[in-house]
Amino acid sequence: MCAEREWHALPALMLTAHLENGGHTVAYLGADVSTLALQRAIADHEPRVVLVSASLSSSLVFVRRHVEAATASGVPVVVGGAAFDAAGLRARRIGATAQALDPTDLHTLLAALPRRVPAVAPLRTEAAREAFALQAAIGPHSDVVTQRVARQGGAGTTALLDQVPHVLGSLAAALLTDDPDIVVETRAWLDAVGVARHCESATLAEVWSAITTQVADYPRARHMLDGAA
Ligand code: B12
Repeated sequence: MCAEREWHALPALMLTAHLENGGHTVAYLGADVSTLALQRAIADHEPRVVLVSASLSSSLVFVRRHVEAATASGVPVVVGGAAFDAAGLRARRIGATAQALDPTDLHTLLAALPRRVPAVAPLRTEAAREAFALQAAIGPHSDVVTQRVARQGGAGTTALLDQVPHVLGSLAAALLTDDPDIVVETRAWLDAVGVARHCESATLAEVWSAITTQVADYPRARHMLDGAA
């Protein structure tokens, strides 16, 4: 299944087909799976393992919610997808039991997984608090950034503004995983979107400036943004 608000469903579908071909029974929950839906599925199916796919860096805070829900029931969680780094840092920081890079890795990995795991400890660092607060307020923050940039009216404004929630979600993920590379990657990604959509560089600079102003109350987020500039 996918993380909440994650629509990239193909990897999870491929994973399902691969495991079923290998003789496993899989309950495919689909895209955009809420924590409540996962809790119900765990109660219904009593799974050996929960597999979570995330393609977006902005999904990592939601993946953490799934890790909390599954491990609270003692079920191990294996994560994978483009949102994760190959070295497994992000997966470890959000408390996943294991990470797999490819469906073919899974058979060996599943055999070695513990049958039950303890509930993950709450993340209580200041950076994690900022991450959860920022994630909860992404809608209003995105609206303010959008209005501020739209007032300038530079070429390509509309093409960029629909990406702001993903940028803020990625910033929350960087805080939660203490991985500034996520901000660097997101910055490069948005700049590339701007170039591909023929936005003026002044408009791009205005988007980054509005985002930086908007996160003034999140000192660690601000620090990460400054570091990636
Ligand atoms: C198709 C696609 C979409 C489609 C998805 C349609 C659908 N129903 O699936 C649509 C148009 C909806 C979409 C939307 C968006 N997308 Co998109 N999308 C893609 C694209 C082109 C392909 C994704 C895909 O299917 N890949 C094929 C799969 C099979 O490969 P894979 O993900 O690498 O998975 C393999 C492994 O990673 C592994 N694996 C994956 N998960 C798991 C889990 C476990 C447990 C295990 C063991 C293994 C495993 O196994 C898979 C098979 O080998 C990618 C770019 C790309 N080329 O990958 C961007 C991409 C993922 N999207 C991106 C973005 C930013 C977005 C949007 C935010 C854009 C926007 N603002 O509108 C939205 C977000 C929507 C949302 N809330 O989810 C970025 C993500 C950047 C980032 N670092 O976060 C990407 C990388 C493109 C880019 N470079 O800009 N997208």
